[in-house]
Amino acid sequence: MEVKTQQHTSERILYVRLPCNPIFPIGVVYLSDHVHKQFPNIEQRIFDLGTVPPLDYTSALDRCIDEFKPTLLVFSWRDIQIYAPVGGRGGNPLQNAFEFYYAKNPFIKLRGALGGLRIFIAYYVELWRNLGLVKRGLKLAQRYHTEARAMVGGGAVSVFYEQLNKSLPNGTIVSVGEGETLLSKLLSGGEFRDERCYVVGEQAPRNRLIHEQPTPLEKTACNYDYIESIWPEFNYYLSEKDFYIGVQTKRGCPHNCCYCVYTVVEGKQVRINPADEVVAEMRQLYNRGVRNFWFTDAQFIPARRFIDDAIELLQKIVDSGMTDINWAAYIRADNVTPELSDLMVKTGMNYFEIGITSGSQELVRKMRMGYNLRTVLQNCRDLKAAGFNDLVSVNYSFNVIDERPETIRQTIAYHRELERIFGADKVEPAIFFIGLQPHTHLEEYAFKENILQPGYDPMSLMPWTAKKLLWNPEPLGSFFGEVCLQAWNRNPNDFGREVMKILEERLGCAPLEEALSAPIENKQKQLVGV
Ligand code: B12
Ligand code: SF4
Repeated sequence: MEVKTQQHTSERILYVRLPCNPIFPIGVVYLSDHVHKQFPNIEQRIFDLGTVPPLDYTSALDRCIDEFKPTLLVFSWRDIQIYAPVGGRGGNPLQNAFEFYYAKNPFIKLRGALGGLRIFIAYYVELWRNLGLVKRGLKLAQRYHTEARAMVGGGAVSVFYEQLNKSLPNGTIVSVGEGETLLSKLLSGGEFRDERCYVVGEQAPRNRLIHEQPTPLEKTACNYDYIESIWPEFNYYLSEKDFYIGVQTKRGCPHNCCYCVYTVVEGKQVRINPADEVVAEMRQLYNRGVRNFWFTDAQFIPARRFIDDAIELLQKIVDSGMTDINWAAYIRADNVTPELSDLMVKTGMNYFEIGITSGSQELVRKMRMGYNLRTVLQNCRDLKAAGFNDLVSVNYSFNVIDERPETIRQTIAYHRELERIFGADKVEPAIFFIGLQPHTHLEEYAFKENILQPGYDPMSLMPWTAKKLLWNPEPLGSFFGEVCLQAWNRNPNDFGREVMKILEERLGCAPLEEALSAPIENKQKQLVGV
């Protein structure tokens, strides 16, 4: 045991956040904080490629490894997916895909094809570049320490861990979901393979690995004095005042929404971080000038039984005297009470996202989302009455399951009601097309309906696969394709609102009551039955 302890306290851990838009790298911050609390003598360094210009990626990584000489490289890979409804890294991928798949005008189709090709190339270049950075970093580290190892984890790895098996160097530890206990076990020299991970070249990932429960962990406030000391570029995110700095208040989501993988990445069991610890963490950031926080929870109020926890946290923020902050989060608006509304406004919530996906109660039920749309409306009214006067983003994904003209009319009615509550300029309809993700009910449904075959590659961007993953099936697929193209054409800067307008022009608007009532029927097709 003694030998093992000695061996592992001599580890030098380099956390490399792989290239990514500059979103605060809260994942590696928490991992290094956790390791420091468990093994205070281990030397660590954070290196964030999100703050490095693309041409300098390799030279900056080389320099960092030459200087720090790590024995363990912890690569954190945040995102791979590109179907954003807004401008992505290589243009607007959704627009290009829709132009290519649905445009009738051959020139627009060609423009879509060329744009799509550019994104296709950028996507694979990015993928290979990140894999190349892992290989390069490991090789270089092994020049200084032959036994140096690499681990990869993070949001993108959690979703695509099975596919990455083929492309990473042998011996790489691939981690799914939170990595704290995996790192603890690895560093204490014990068996770590019972955590949600596998080792490339040793064994194939266990079947249903992602569905295993994460090991429970009591989270304490991150020690930012320490983080500052191991992360030379920490100030990058503090100097620009408009960054929303991530703070996690809980992990897990108990719901079952058909397209969502968060609930398996984080697990269904909700684990609340003690409110005092969350506030203590925010206070450290606050003292460094941070005023904008993003509560990075899968859902800030995952279910009614967590309302009291949210109240406790917000009340403690009020008591802390941090009165000039703003915060944002994903909020299940069906769990907002008048008391919570009041606290949300008091503590400076100035943006939130509601992922209802459809304004038709019937479809919301079929997608297994567990929302009562009537309750959501009532709670939004309470929030407005409490003085909320900022932006709400409402996520809609048309055509997920059983969409019909009447359900579209219901969604329009629902959205118009939200506009009446908050003001049309305050409600942003964010039109997403569901990117089908592995390990979701929607994937099961696609297998069952023969839309996809088991063994398909969810990371593929080949047009024939991408069209299926960019979930927009016929018979309504071409209709939505055309509506979206028209919206980009008419008002590219306000795409979501324009889509709603065109849909209303073409199909009309249902009475609100129709949207809110869902007749019970037992159709084979609905996901509730998968
Ligand atoms: C909050 C969130 C956001 C917020 C972030 C706000 C902020 N300021 O931080 C917002 C809304 C802005 C956002 C945006 C986007 N997001 Co987002 N987001 C999330 C969410 C819900 C939580 C991420 C988070 O911070 N968690 C808390 C921290 C502590 O966890 P973590 O970073 O994952 O790190 C932990 C583990 O991953 C692990 N770990 C991390 N690295 C490593 C490395 C090793 C070696 C090990 C062992 C472990 C490990 O340990 C860490 C500590 O426990 C995740 C889904 C989820 N539930 O995880 C999606 C997620 C990360 N987002 C995703 C995507 C795609 C995006 C967008 C690109 C969407 C889009 N198409 O527009 C945009 C990016 C926008 C941009 N500007 O580029 C994907 C990424 C995977 C993918 N599909 O490619 C995820 C996983 C959702 C999903 N299932 O698709 N997002
Ligand atoms: S969509 Fe939201 S509420 Fe539904 S399972 Fe995912 S995180 Fe939970």
